[in-house]
Amino acid sequence: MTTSPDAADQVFGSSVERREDPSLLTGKAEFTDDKLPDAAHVAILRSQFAHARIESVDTSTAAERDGVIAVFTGEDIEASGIPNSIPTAWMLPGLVTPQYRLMATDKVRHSGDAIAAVVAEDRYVAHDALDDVDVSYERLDAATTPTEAVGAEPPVHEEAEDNVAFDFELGDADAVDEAFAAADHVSTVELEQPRILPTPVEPRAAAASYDPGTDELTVWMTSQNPHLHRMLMSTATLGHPEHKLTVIAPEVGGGFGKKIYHYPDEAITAWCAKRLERDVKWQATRSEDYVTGSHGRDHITEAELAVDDDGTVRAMRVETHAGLGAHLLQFATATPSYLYATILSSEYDIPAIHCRVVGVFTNTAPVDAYRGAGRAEGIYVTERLFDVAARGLGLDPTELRRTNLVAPDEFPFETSVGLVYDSGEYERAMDRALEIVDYDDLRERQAALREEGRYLGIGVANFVESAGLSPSKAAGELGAQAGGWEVGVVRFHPSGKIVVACGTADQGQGHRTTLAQIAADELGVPIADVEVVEGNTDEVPQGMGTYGSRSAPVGGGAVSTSARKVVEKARKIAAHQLEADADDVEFEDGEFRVKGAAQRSMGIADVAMQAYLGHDIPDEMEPGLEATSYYDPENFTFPFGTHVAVVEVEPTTGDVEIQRYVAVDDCGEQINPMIVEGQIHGGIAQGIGAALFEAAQYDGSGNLVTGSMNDYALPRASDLPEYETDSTVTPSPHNPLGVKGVGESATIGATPAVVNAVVDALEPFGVDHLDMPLTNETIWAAVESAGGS
Ligand code: MCN
Repeated sequence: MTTSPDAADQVFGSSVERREDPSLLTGKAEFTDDKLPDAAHVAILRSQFAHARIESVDTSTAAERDGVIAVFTGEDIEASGIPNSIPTAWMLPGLVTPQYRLMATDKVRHSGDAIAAVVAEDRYVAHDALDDVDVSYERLDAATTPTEAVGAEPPVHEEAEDNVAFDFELGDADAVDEAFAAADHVSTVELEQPRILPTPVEPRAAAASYDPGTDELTVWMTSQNPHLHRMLMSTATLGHPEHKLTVIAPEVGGGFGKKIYHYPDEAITAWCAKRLERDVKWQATRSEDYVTGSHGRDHITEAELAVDDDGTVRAMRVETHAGLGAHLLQFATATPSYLYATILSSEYDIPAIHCRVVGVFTNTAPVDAYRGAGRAEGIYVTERLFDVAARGLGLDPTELRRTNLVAPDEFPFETSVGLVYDSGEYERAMDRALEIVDYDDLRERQAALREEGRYLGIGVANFVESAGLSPSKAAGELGAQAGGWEVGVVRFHPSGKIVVACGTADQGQGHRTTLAQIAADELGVPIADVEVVEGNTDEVPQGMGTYGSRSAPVGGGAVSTSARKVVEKARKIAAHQLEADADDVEFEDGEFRVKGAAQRSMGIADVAMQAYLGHDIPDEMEPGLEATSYYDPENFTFPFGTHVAVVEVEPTTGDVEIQRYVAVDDCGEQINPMIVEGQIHGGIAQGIGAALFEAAQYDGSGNLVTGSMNDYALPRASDLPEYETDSTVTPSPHNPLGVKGVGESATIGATPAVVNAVVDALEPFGVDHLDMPLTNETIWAAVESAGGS
């Protein structure tokens, strides 16, 4: 059930309708490419090869084409004297950080590297003129997978010996060795997590306008974090003064991680606007976005679990080669290292874990965070390993899990890989999921169907997610070059209407609804009186943006903290006017009342007017009613849950039918249960996509052969089941609202649940692991090599 946005009763926790939807559904919402309709167009020439030396670039023919305004190369950019270096935002010990220039000058390292930019009056002319740019290359061998690339010659970057960017270790290797030596069993799995192509509805785009009179540069772009883009354009790529640079993310059509990063293309667009002193815009085609934008995952892993006869897990050992692509984007190093290794404990008490990750440069598009970033990869390893181990021990997979769950009275729980989980009732969520799916009955049905030659599979996956990276100091100690805080401003107008400004940046999550719910609830005002502003560096003082499921716990924490500050100031003004002590003034439902004298009261909107008149406020108090908070939580929040997939596999064709999908999620207090449910639905779809359909494929020369939506298999609505969702509520003590993030949870849970289900179905064929995506061909080949159906 949804409620009207005008409802004045408590709105936190209600399924308020999304205020974003009317303009999105009627086509009135404005996206980046709607901006600057009269701008000139930028088209960017991409490398023809994955690895080559550039011998020469001749732009003269292109420059002569009718309608072409200018053609620029990397030499022009270099000569302009800008910093010209896309940075990484997380330093690891020994990390190699080769310069990532906006356009290649000497060498191209993957087939998306930019070589030249054409600016033309018209988008089609700009693209046609790219064919006129004559580049002469000396081709080099390309390496595309993280294991093949180790030691491949010639290296992607001269600076990175053997193509290794970092060699990261976490955990106590000696303790793990001892535990393995003492354990009754060791289970092993080798697995690959292929590259995913994040596919938001809107490919990346930028529009830029420069005023030479004031030196003001305005960039509209598809961004998940406009303030970080402004800061990086100022300090690392363009060198444009930060106070004369405005970055605006208008409506953003999905991101899934891809729009966090500062890529060359948006900076090239802004550079062209400055250089030509005219408005320009760039819009990636889908294929261009696939070949240049960040990819996800790309792990090759060996993992082992040491378990005793009774199912007690003693230790875990993981070694992963993580493909980084040709260049380091901002979180490329954090995602496969800390975000991955620290989550391997999942919901379990595993006394010793050791993880080694070798981060490897390859001649491919950069790899970075994609929905679930690092946590999805880590939980996948653990949840596959638990299934493999359970089978080896002859245990039901749910029993092995149950034996090792962290119990409710163990929180805060410190894992052997350094996280301190805030709160959890893991067994409750797992039991709920098993009850909904009727697990025992399903196992009986599975046995009966096998007699008939039908193959039902039941896959269970538990997960924990670390959501809302924080606190800033701890992140800084581990190498982060950005904070974990968020800004929330709550500003009353004199009339009592409110503007909330937050440094998060929506791409579809519904922040304008949920942040308004938080403020309306704290201030006791109708939600219709609250406007939310995001995604504009001029209107929001600072911000870290939206990723890592941080907007509810961290952005929401900032907004509620500011709202509470506003209430405290308003209480003092009300007390002054009601001639009472502030301690004797209660606040409820937007009204200040003197305790024991209910008729002496004042509404918060009236207090706002008094605050701005400033005639009758306490001495020493400044007029006005607003507050700004830089909220820096003490820790991550840790949402969790259990997902169960029930599939039937047809061994002669490899068809997988998902018959049921049950998800029980716990994201603490829910601000808006309808939005939470939407997040779970979208997350499951992406998790299923990874399990059954999606994999970016490069050929041996480094061409992206899945470079369009004709070739890259995304799940369609008809491929997805009805979802049966439920939730438990375990509040987080780590923020004022008790909320935990939810944006990535379901992607993390869905992939192992579906893979576990398919592998479970194929048990009679002796299949104990299959690598994703589980296409018909993969399944059919596994069944055939086991002797057929
Ligand atoms: N929410 C809530 N109660 C909670 C937790 C969250 O009502 N206890 C609401 C929030 O207020 C917000 C939404 O659920 O409206 C998601 O909140 P949160 O978990 O904080 O995640 P973020 O808003 O920070 O979004 C980031 C997350 C990530 S990392 C990816 S990737 C992702 C995702 O969200 N990309 C998305 N969901 C997406 N949804 C859409 N439509 N498009 C994307 O690109």
